[in-house]
Amino acid sequence: MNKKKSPWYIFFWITLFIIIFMLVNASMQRSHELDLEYSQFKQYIRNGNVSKVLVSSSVIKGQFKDSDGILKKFRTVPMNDPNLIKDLEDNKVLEFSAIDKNGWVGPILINWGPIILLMLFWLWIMRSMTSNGKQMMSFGKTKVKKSHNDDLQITFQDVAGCEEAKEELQEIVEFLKNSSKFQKLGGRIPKGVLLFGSPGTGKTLLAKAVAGEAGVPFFAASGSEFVEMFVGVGASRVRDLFDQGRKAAPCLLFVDEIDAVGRHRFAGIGGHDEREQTLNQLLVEMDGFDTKEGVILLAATNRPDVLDPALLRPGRFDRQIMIPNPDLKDRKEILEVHSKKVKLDRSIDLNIIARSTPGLVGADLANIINESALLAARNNQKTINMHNIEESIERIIAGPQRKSRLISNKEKKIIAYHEVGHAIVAKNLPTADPVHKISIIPRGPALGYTIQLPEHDKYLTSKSELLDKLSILLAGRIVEELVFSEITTGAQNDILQATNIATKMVTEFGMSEKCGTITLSNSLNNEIMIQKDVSGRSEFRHSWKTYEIIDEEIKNIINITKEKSKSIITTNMDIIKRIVGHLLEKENLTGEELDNIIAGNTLSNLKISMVSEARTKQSKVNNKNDLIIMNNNVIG
Ligand code: NHX
Ligand code: ZN
Repeated sequence: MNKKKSPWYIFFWITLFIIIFMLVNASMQRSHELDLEYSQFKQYIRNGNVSKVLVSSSVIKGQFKDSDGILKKFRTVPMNDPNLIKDLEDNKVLEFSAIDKNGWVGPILINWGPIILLMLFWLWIMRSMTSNGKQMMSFGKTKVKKSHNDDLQITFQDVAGCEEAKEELQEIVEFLKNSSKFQKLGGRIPKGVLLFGSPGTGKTLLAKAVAGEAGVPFFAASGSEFVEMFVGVGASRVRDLFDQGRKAAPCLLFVDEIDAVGRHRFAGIGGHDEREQTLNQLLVEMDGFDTKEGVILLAATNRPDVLDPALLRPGRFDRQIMIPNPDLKDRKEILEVHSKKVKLDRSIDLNIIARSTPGLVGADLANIINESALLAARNNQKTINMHNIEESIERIIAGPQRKSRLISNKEKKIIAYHEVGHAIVAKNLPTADPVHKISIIPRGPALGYTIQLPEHDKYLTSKSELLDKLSILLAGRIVEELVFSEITTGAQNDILQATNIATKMVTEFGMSEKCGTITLSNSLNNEIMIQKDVSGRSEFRHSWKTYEIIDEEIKNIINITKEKSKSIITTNMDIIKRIVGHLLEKENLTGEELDNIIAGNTLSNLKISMVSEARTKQSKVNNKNDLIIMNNNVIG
């Protein structure tokens, strides 16, 4: 709404200004004028004090000399006085006139001004309301963006990774390309396809590519645009989207972030009238249109679990395609696509970058390449080198570096010991991912951090891997305790992560013998499509006894892993001190540098390998079946 540009707005203010000016002017004048009785006025005339008179129908104004001889202005109310003119002439008032200088505008303005002003104001409000209304309506039309030609040129070849999703979508492409072939056979093409996956995995790009492959128009809207206005506007926008789709058939409609509209209707108290209306309109439209028309609705969300079940029923979004996070191969392909736009140094191996970025999605990788280019430009480099890439990766996974933070030597020492604790325990546990880097330069929320990188993509995590991870997480706190005989608040994030893992092991992974192979809570509910009961609840209810056992088991797991961590740390205290010395000096240590420092001490080196071997044997015996999904490489 650009109120400022509306001519009515300007007109209103100008009118108001003029009227105020006139009122002020009039009252100012009035205050200079002396109000005289008519008889007084006549008296002054007879005395020859009046020098100037102006007669109008409503007022007589003029100038007179008062008893002190000072010239003053006066005003008085005219009377029906036939002698006035004669008196004026007789007493030699040289300047007098009877012209009505006030004219007709003055009185009209004074009498009718407020009413006119009110009407203008009212008109203005009406005008602005209706013009907003019009804009709102036209928003509904303009917000649905028809694709540019550039977008239409996007094909599946521009989308790296997610091969399975592409395969599934190929069918939709075929249908859009020649719908008659499918109609002859009588097969039912899905009306709606729901793409779901983490943010940044490329759902929108994939949707564009479907349209591009099929060579049909592409209409995109975002779910959040449907709920931002007054009641009814969202619904009308939905109608508009489908109308446009029908006119342009065959075509592809795309609704991004559909969870904004399609949230479970019973979730929350009181509900949300507008959203519900919009959702109902969406359902009505989906039921109403026939795939024979050649219109297919694609929607994307990263929260499929919150969607209203009505949306997922047959005949609506009856096909759901998961867009997974990219694996190693996908990541390399994605990096290849993005690095075409920039100048990479020859030394750069995209495989290494792909391996250093587990768990990151396409948008993150694009971001890494872009940030690297910016860093390289800032250093006046001609090409992007591996250094730039490393820094960008760390920035994405751990946050920006905070070199300006001043930290006392005492605290630096604590930080260094804490991080080396994580690293040394990781080095001594067989299932741990290799340590990639230790740093005591603050980054993001952390004062120091240890990065471990997996060698391969992993989809399952074993129980021993989890236990080892717990030992590594708890190591920072333990070293603080052993070296300084004092603990700090710094380990809060480590403890939180450890508690989360241990809790899941007991309540979700069935890894506690006392609790048994039983699901006691289900945080996975939030990630996959499971419909909730009417109240939106999917909670487990336990007896107090069960809660007690759960807590006991969580604590038990923590204590066991803590003890293991402690024993590794005490046996390696000499090495730890040596590494801390190097770390305090260099502030960063790579995995390689760490290995060299450790290898320098042959005695402890032997100790390490012995511990590792023992652990390997043990883990082979113990845990083969306890496999679960986990991925987290930065210990902040
Ligand atoms: C504070 N920060 O808030 C200070 C400024 C123990 C040497 N009082 O465990 O930096 O104490 O191994 C994600 C990641 C809070 C979220 C890390 C939220 C850290 C990090 C607290 C190192 N490295 N702790 C660590 C640390 C701190 C914190 C986080 C987070 C320290 C420790 C933060
Ligand atoms: Zn830590």
